[in-house]
Amino acid sequence: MFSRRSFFSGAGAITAAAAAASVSRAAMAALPEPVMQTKPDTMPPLVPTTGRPYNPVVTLNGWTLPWRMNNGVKEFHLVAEPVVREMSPGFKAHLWGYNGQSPGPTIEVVEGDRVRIFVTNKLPEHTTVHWHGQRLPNGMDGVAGLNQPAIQPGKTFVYEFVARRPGTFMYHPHADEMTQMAMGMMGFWITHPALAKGAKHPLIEEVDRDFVFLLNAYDIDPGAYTPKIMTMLDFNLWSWNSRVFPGIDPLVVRKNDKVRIRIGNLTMTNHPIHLHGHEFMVTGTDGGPTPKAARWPEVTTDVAVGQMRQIDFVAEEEGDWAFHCHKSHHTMNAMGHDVPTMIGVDHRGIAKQITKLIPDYMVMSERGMADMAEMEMPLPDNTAPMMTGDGPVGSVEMGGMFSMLKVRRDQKAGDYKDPGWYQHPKGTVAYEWSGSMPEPTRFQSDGGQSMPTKNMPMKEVEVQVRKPVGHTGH
Ligand SMILES: [Cu+2]
Repeated sequence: MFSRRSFFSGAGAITAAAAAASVSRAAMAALPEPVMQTKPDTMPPLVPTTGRPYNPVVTLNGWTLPWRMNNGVKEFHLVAEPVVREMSPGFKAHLWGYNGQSPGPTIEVVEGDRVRIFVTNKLPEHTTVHWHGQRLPNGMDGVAGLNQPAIQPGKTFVYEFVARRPGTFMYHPHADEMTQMAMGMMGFWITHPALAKGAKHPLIEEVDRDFVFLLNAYDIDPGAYTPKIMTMLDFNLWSWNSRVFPGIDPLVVRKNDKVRIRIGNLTMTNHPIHLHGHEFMVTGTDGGPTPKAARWPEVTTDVAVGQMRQIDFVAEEEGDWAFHCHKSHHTMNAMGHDVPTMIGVDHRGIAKQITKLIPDYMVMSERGMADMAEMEMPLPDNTAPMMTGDGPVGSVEMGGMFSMLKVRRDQKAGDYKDPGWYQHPKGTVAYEWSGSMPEPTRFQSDGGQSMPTKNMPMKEVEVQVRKPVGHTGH
């Protein structure tokens, strides 16, 4: 499938320059075996056994791509191909990705590493890879037609450059981009700082746990398997690493761990990412580490389209803390659309009439949408429930971009196993009031700021709040 001839014509002078006496031409010509991974589990960090040492990251519901050292060059092999991704238990999507998964595996290197990436195209159409955020030779930037010819189906191209600055990066196609990103083609890239033994980076603190995930979005009709690629804004599945809650693994840490979370956004809208129970600092952006004087504590950080954010905090508070996008329609799965607001509308009479015609007819959201979470509703096959997730004391009523930070005193260093639900110390959980209810005292004054209404006959006006049903422009 792959000849030495095509390898040399693809890599050109770069390969010749890297060829050294100790490496035979045959060894240089051999393509590194691609490593595949199809399970959606969060894989343990890949501790480097070759190359310079670093503290590896943990990819949420993902993995890091192994490499081989070839005469001092780190060689990776990415295979662009159709994949089946389990987005949550019982719900599979037919996507495009790399090496068996969407998103593709995380690539981890060290500042100053010379990196060679072989990209084989097994898609039915041409592709390229753009190394989002990197400093590199212009011809390695991966924009089809501008920097290189597109990689045709069945062909392999070679990218080679030095990872010049430490930070958080992404990779994705820059050929038929709308289709290929809507189909799930993307991945993470971490360049760890190069440090002399025992030295500390002035702006990149060492952490105990370093999590990474991409924000991505899909438009898959309930019951269908393949995303609609023409969708511009009206996506119905808001995912982290192509997983939706309850399919997203919790971020498990030990109490007082220094924790870093890196988030990249390859959706078509912004996501205010919110952590409960802790304040964090944005310690890095697309451009690298944030200067110390420019950091301030926050509990929510907005990750705009195409951006990366790195947040750091100390996990001081034990518990199961919600961690999610703060756009409430992004913590729901498909079917969130085109459901009219029915709160306060008593339509029992109508329902009875309709049930005569359509026996399965269901009245939705008369008291709010929470019923949707508990309802054992007949869903089409291969559909994630709209809001679900059983917590220890009821339904969490969430979907989409939602997970938990689980902080435990007795979690072992380097152990990422889910410890189960938090056992609250006695007297620290909100509880039902069982005493009497006094009549509320109403405030009688006209108020210092309002206009006097004394001799003005006022008509009482009640305002009905109506949520827009369309989803254009979020
Ligand atoms: Cu969001």
